[in-house]
Amino acid sequence: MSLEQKLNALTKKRYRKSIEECGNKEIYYSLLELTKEYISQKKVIEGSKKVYYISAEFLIGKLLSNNLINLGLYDELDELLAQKGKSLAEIAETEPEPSLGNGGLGRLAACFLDSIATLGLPGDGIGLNYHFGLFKQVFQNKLQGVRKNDWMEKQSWLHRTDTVYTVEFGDRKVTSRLYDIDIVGYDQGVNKLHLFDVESVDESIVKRGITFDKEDIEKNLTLFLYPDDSDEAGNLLRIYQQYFMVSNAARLILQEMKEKGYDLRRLYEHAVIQINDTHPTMIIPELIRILILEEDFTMSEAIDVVSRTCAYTNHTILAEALEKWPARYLWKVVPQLMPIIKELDRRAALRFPDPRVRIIDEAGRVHMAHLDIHYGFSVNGVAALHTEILKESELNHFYRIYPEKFNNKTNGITFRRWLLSCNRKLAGLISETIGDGYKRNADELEKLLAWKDDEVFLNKLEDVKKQKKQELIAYIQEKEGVALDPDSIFDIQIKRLHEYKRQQMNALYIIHKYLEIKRGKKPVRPLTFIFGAKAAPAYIIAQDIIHLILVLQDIIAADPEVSPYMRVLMVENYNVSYAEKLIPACDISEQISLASKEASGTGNMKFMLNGAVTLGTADGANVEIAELVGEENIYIFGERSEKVIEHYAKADYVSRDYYEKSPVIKEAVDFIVSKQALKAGHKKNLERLYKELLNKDWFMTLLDLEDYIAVKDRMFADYEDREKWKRMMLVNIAKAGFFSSDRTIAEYNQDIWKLK
Ligand code: 26Q
Repeated sequence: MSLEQKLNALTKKRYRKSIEECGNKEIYYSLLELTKEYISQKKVIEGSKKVYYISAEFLIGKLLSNNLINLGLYDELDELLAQKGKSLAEIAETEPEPSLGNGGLGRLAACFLDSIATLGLPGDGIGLNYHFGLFKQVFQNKLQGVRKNDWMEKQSWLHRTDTVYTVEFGDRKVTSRLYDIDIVGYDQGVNKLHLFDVESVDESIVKRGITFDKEDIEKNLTLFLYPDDSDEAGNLLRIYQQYFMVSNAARLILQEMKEKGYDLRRLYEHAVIQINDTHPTMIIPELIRILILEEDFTMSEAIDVVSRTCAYTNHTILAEALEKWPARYLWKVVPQLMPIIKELDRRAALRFPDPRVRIIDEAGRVHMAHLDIHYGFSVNGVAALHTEILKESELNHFYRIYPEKFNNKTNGITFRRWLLSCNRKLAGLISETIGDGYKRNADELEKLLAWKDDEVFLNKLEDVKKQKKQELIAYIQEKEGVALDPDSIFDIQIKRLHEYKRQQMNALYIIHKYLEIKRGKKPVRPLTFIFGAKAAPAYIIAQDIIHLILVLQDIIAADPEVSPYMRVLMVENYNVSYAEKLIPACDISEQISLASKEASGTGNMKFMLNGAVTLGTADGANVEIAELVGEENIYIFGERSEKVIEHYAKADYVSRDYYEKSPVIKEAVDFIVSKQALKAGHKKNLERLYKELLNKDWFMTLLDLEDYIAVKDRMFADYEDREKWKRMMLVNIAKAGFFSSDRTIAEYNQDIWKLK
């Protein structure tokens, strides 16, 4: 049967309608069934050693388009549906986006699963099936409001399996069930994403917004991703979730090993467990516990085998993001692990008396990262600079003990989603220019450099950008009710809201520009500033920054003197699907974190791949982007990381000094509490943010503000040199190959996993 006949048969069976008569959602469900059938015919990727990527987050995005691309069915279906007056893109749009991650770390895990399968490596993800996932963001009254994100549908990519385990906590027992999602590689076989759920989950306990009884663990365990951790009950729930995840993971891994007939005493020859940040750390004591209790291992034998199986990835150097649990919490939730953790601490302390490397500190807090480093065989950072900082400062005491464990794996992104799927126009142009080879081997993008001075090609590149801007404008008009100018420069900052990422610095630039225009200094070309960001519900200053941006959005839109020259838009509920629309339309990629604070960033890579030029600090993977494209194809500004680290060490940064010394800074900061701003916004939020910037500014916004303004203005001026700009676009695309997650995964495999 042809693809068309199959699809027709499906719509007939399901809806008694032909394809033409079906609505988009009906076609979506039919395609879901059809795609699952094709996937079921693919071989399962096998081998004598397998990686288990354990992560509290998998931000997988919508799956239909990507699965069709990886199965090689997209183009045929696209054409077939077009002939029937349907649009595959519009059909794919009706799929709800799984809400299983916060941001970078979760999206990285999803890119990795795609690349593991694409490289034909045996490797499964293991995580949790959060029913409402990360909250849905709404704006009310220029403030962030939160709603539950009800993303699950009856018919979906999830397969309910018969795998059921009992998970025991200190004070209760629950039953888990495994749900699987197939991960199909690009022209390759299939791996799995295993998501565990609790059988007794009860969605009806969620009241207004995202409030629910935090103590009703049986019912709430898999409802939300990282529920509020500002109080004890929230933190305990997080520990219940983490143990639930790793207890199930340990059962599943050991069961698979036994089914394949492997000797658990050689577990490390057949399995490698990659621990994604510290969230799954309890897998280490849990495996040790099971091997001792159920498999007759001695403590030393169990420690040895588990340590040779587990590897840890660090994603942050922010001290406040490193998990340290009061031992009291662990005694309550997982008392069975505490004797093991204490013994692991005792043994480590015996070998290394330095109190700074203790797992359990004098205050009785359990340092999860320390457990991973002592009892895992590999510790990796996620960009060159990040790994250097880990080695030289944050984890230096550990690096001195275990230099051989430390290694760098610069992050990457899957080009299937971030080019082939989200920017088919650009992918098409690249294919007709250098062939299809880059789809398998991303380094081939460098061939584009031969077209560096080719006017015809550069104009085509510009046309693609224009078209993607038009598509975004249409979407934003419908979704946000805002009209954007297609001839303006699109300057975009999309990422979680955090002070270290410095959305507030971007906002201060916008204030500066607004005041300049009011004084009659108009930009040559209109400017469009787009933001997308969710703030953790308990992170007050982050909410205030969102408020400021929404206030600016309104003030500028309502000002007829300024609005023809600049617009600000913060899109609501920024997520993976929104990113797929924003990134291809971007001219300027904002990557402006305080140097040393952004471990890597991965949005920066997605933007460059789509022909945006980076405006960034020398932080995370920006440093590697700059090395690849050369300083003439990127705009780097701000204090370097060594200086920033020095400021922290000496505690000599005083934001008020910068404010008082610079009239430009003073004017921009003062605007936050000006009559005009207070009229458009809320006094409480704006004053709090103003005071924070003046009295604390922990992430040194004012340190880099003047340089930021100067470099950003130079960038806008350079945009008018169209030849130069188009060449920069081309160089950025051509040099993006290094950031394919296929390269990252090949390195993980070569240096850490060593799968055959
Ligand atoms: C920890 C304790 C208690 C509650 C929550 C957490 C928590 C939750 C999520 C800590 C960290 C995260 C997520 C971190 C994250 O997304 N990090 C990003 O990882 C990306 C992939 O490596 C990098 O590119 C980014 O630079 C990094 O910020």
